[in-house]
Amino acid sequence: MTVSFRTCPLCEATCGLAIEHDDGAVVKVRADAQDVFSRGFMCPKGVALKALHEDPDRVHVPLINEHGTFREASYDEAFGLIAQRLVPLIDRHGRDACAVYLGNPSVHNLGFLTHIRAMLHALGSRNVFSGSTLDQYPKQLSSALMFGSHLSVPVPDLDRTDFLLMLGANPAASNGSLMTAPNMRGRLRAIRERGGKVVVIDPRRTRTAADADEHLFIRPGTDPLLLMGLVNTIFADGLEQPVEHLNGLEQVRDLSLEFNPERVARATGIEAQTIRRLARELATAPSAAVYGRLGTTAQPFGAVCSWLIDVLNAITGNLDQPGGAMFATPVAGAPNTRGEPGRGSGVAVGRWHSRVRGLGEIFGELPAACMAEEIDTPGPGQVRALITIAGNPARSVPNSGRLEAALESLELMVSIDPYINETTRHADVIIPVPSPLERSHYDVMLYAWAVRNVANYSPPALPKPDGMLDEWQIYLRVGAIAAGHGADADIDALDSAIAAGAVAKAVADSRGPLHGRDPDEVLGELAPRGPERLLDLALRTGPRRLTLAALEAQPHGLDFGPLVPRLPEVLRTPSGMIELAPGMLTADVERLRAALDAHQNGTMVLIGRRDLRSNNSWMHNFELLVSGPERCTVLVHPDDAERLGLGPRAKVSTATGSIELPVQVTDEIMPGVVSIPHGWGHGDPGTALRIAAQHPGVNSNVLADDQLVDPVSGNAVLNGIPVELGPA
Ligand SMILES: Nc1nc2c(c(=O)[nH]1)N[C@H]1C(S)=C(S)[C@@H](COP(=O)(O)OP(=O)(O)OC[C@H]3O[C@@H](n4cnc5c(=O)[nH]c(N)nc54)[C@H](O)[C@@H]3O)O[C@H]1N2
Ligand SMILES: Nc1nc2c(c(=O)[nH]1)N[C@H]1C(S)=C(S)[C@@H](COP(=O)(O)OP(=O)(O)OC[C@H]3O[C@@H](n4cnc5c(=O)[nH]c(N)nc54)[C@H](O)[C@@H]3O)O[C@H]1N2
Ligand code: SF4
Ligand SMILES: [Mo]
Repeated sequence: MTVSFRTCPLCEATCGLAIEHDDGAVVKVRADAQDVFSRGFMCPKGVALKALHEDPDRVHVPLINEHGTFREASYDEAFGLIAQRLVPLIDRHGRDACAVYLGNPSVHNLGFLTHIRAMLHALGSRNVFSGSTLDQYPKQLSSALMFGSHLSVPVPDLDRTDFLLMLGANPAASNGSLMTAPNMRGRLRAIRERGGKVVVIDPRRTRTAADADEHLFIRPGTDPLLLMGLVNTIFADGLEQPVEHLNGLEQVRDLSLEFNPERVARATGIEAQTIRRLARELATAPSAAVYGRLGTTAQPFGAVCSWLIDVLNAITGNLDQPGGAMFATPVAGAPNTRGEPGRGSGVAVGRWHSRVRGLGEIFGELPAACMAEEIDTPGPGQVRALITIAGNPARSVPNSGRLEAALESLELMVSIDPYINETTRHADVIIPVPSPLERSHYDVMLYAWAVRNVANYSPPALPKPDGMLDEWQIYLRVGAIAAGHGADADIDALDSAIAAGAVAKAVADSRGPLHGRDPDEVLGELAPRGPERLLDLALRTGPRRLTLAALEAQPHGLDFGPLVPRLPEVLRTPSGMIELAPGMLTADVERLRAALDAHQNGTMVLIGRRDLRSNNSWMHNFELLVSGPERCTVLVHPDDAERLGLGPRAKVSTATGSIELPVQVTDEIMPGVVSIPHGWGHGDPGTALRIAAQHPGVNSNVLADDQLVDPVSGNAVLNGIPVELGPA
């Protein structure tokens, strides 16, 4: 029996796992007690890596769709077909005619992070969509505007804070997000055990809320009003702390003046005196951090909400302080570790706009809420081909019914994915991917948001099947086709060209450790190929000048300790200052003012929820994760259930769609609010997920409106959707 140590790639917690295997077969997946970060913690999804690896429904060879049924094909045939259809399509209709959707698991995929840019560059399409505009771009936008880089997201210093104010996050189920920290429940418990306080703001009394010292219900979508009320109180009481390297303090104070606790109380549903008390506790705690997640980003004021959270961190003197909200120092580098310390070019967004609705570009992408209309609206620039990578937009985007219809109309659809699911069933070609245990792993992205500075590289635990391509090789193949090099281009040469380009940049960087070195000599020292070669270079040029070999020698990871203060060096704003009042965000306060007096008129609103044993729209194909009581239910407060005369099942409708599902009456949900998890609705014709089909649930995203976005970031509104509710 062999034991391979490996970081779990399924969520942001980055737990260390021990994979016990024998002669190529997985015997058991258990927690790695010696992992420097997770120290023996894991969740049931990690255990399911064995089931995922062994899943007979997983696709192992390329598939070609012929009149609605998939047949097995060779790579040559599959890529040949892509070349035959994609190249003329681009010639005829231009590069924007081929769109791309990049889904959530790509963030956890080393080969994606190192090689996808080459494919996207070769495609040259402005129609790049991803899960990030259904999720965290509002936070990355506010961070970019305030601190100069979209990776400079401050994270709560969980292990040292005395006071944690959490809005719209349920890490007891999600295991944390934009805050990489294995064992969230343990870390939250530790805050209370050392005499600190945890306060949760959520329209639902979640597991996280139930574990906290205090939980406050809030009307969905009104968090920015609450946050303004807190800012207002802190200034009114003179509790603000001096902050160095800061622009815009006066402006923020002025903007907050009209949002006193009395004015925001009615809209938020939180009493004025509670808001005042909370503000004072936050401002006077020895250390404190404010943290918000999906309930604060995938909502109508995502960007403003994300901004105000860090305004609070700053004016209470907790930004960049131990126990406050701090910046990680990722050892593989990030935009905030490269270039001139303390200053940069900031960010440019809105460099182009979506064709149909004119929504602005953000970080090289267009909002995923525009995807359907870009496909189904005729005219010059219409999207006619789509490549999905690790995404199931047929279940994840708002108004998914419209998107699914649009997928059917495409002239070409290619999916790089391990399953035939609700999205990929529409594809002409499916290119399979190795199982997580058959690929290497390093969290290039997530360590930028970790609550400790750690690093852990995992080689593949098991060899991939003979002849199977790695994902990065697939991207290079597709890129080569798009660039006109054909279906059988030499991808090793392309990989080497990418590495040579990266090394050329590194030796030209006058601040970097490789400045002036001979590029060939540097290349000769690096790992021989692929993602490892680029990771090795990133580590060598990163803040700790590590090598991949040094990391590989530490199978349980390297711990560089708690986060360290980084201001002003971390900044990459043009001014070299923290921009507390960026124009893009302050301009939206006008809209917030209008929300103060918006009446709900007794309509019910829908929010989402996550479950520990689920992962967005996938991982429902393992008995171990779907057994037990039905989880795709609508939570309704007893008063609402009675008033609406609900029986065991309810019909939930909006202008875009309607679903029926079991009712769960509970006072854990606030009156006037209902909650349904997203990502369900399995068993559609043509899908091949046998166990998921026996636990289908329903797809809540037929209810969400694709026309509703946060206008600043373009992020979809997935929480606080007005719905009609009645007995089924
Ligand atoms: N087990 C599991 N883990 C996951 C995932 C999964 O599907 N399953 N998904 C992963 C992904 S992709 C992400 S992005 C993260 C998300 O991580 P989290 O954001 O921690 O996860 P959610 O459970 O969506 O928590 C959002 C909370 O916001 C609340 N909420 C909704 N609307 C509002 C509002 O207007 N205001 C406030 N204050 N609260 C509101 C909801 O009730 C919910 O409790 O989780 C990741 N981890
Ligand atoms: N109503 C509502 N909608 C939501 C949300 C919500 O809270 N409420 N959450 C939103 C959020 S935060 C997110 S991140 C999105 C997520 O939505 P998506 O970005 O669509 O991602 P997933 O639903 O996780 O689907 C993952 C896909 O990747 C495939 N896959 C799994 N592993 C691999 C791999 O190693 N390689 C490749 N190539 N493919 C793989 C799976 O088979 C599946 O097709 O959903 C969003 N949609
Ligand atoms: S918490 Fe996340 S990283 Fe840890 S085992 Fe579960 S899914 Fe994997
Ligand atoms: Mo997400």
